[in-house]
Amino acid sequence: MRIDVVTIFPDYLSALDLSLVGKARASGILDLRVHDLRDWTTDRHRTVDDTPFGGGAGMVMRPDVWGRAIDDVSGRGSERGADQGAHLLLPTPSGDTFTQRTAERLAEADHLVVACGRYEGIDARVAEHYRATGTTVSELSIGDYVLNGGEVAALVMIEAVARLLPGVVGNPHSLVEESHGAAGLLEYPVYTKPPTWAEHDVPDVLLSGHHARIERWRRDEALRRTVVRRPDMVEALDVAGLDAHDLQV
Ligand code: 6GU
Repeated sequence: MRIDVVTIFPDYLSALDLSLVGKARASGILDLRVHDLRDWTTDRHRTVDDTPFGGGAGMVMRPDVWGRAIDDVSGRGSERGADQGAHLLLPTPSGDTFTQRTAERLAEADHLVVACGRYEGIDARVAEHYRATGTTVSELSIGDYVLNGGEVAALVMIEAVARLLPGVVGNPHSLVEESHGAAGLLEYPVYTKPPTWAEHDVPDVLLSGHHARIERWRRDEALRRTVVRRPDMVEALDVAGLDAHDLQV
């Protein structure tokens, strides 16, 4: 997969050199390129923003600068010709909520272009123009709080997508059991050595070696946690996927 990120703060994205995403890049699974939006400005001051039409506080990012940047990195108007595969992501607190399902869908794409806005946001005609010209455009929020710009949200989304690419996470089974995975439940609590720490014991069942009982205990704990912490997820559970024991928890 190729991902191009355009931002006025390329250094924010340096965390993507580390850990699993860094390895995915080094191994060639992920071709991630970070660009400075100011490379597409044309004035001496490298201006990317201006005052909002209609008045009000703050500054809005100019569509002309963004248009040149997005056209270039997505391959539009270049010798490569129109890259219909490039999917445009616009991180914004007013977007649709980014979820594990979103990450799964984006992981299928060949090419993502992430346009990180700052200030009061990017001129609305940018999303409008790319939608109108056949690009898949996703305006996405990572949750109900306000960040200063799209960069941290882009980090979140890129990490969530990159770890779903084949070969990035060593054991594909760990993708299934974890929270927000296929089961629709939060993950059960996990323990390691020592068996007693600060007067707290690891639950006996986990030391029993009884595989079926361990599986049952883990599922019960996952259900219990989900009921207490995320009743909204319980509502969304497919009843057909529950067993008789589940329904008594
Ligand atoms: Cl994607 N951007 C900003 N600026 N704030 C956010 C967000 C995105 N998602 C949640 N808050």
